[in-house]
Amino acid sequence: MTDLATLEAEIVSAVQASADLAGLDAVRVTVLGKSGSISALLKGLGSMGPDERREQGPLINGLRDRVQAALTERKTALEAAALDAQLAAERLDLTLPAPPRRRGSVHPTMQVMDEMTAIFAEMGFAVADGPDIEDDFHNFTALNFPPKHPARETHDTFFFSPNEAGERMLLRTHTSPVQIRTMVSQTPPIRIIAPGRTYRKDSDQTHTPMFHQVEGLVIDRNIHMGHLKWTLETFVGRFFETSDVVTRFRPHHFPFTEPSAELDVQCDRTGGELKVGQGSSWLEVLGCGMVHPNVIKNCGLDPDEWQGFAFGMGVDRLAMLKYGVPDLRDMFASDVRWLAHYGFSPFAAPSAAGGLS
Ligand code: 2U9
Repeated sequence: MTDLATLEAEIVSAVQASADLAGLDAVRVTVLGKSGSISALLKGLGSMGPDERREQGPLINGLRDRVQAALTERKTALEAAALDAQLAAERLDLTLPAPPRRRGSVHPTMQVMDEMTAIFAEMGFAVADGPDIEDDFHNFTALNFPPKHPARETHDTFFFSPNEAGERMLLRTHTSPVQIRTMVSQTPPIRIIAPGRTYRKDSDQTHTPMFHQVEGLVIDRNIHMGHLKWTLETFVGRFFETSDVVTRFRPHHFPFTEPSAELDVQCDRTGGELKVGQGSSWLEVLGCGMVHPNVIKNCGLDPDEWQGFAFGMGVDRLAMLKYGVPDLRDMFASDVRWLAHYGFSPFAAPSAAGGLS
């Protein structure tokens, strides 16, 4: 009896002294495990006579129940303490201000590309795209470039090594192959713009080997210069966000359009700032023209039935002019301080309804 009381006191103090769940389990095994002290007492009941068992049985079972209860109570307390410790370690003070972080911004080229897309989308143009790596047919031949045209020279175009058949793939020098692919695969009427990267072997103060273009194409019946003029004048007015833009169409030459022109807008450049819609200077904005009948034929269409107009503009240059970026090299330097200054909020994407810049 006295032994059982002593044993219980020892076990309960070991239980209460257990500092963690592993220690408590070790105590449980020494007491209630297969060869535990209480398990041994319980086993001993089998070899007792009936009178002794009747007396010892309730005492030993009572001891086991109280020890079990002490183990459960301690386990609950240790688990609660462990959870409290974990929660304390993982505590976040949500009232603290967020650490300062550099925010991403939209590059002026991409901003202007989105602005152009929003304006033409509102006029009913769809966006088309195509591969950066092109073949000779889509980049030159279909566009009515004569076999000896200087643009086909290796000092103007990035060519890949020839394949087994002797054909050289190239990096597209304009996005015009996208329009060729659209004319070949779709039935007119066609009204698309093709924004994207283009490549030319040009590298100086005003040229980079990779630059961005937005080109456009309309093919339908009875299309004439009047459609071209209205579309492009409407575009420049919206792009420069002024209702009184004055334009001038200067005759030009491109192999793929006839007649061809360059479109200038009147501007004021005094004080180093560009103001469109006033002044005595002219700013070249884009090239354009009526699609050459040969190009229409090369795409499998009858030029007596289908006519169209096309245009093309350099996005990087227009972004610099519109947003006052002084140096072309900075446009491609990936300097985060420059981007923080000249970049645009990604949450203010240009749209016809929401405004451009
Ligand atoms: C097809 C038919 C005609 C696209 C055109 C221009 C005029 C043009 C330049 C502007 C500045 C390129 O980035 S730049 O150097 N582009 O002046 N582009 S018409 O004419 C096409 C295209 C596709 C089937």
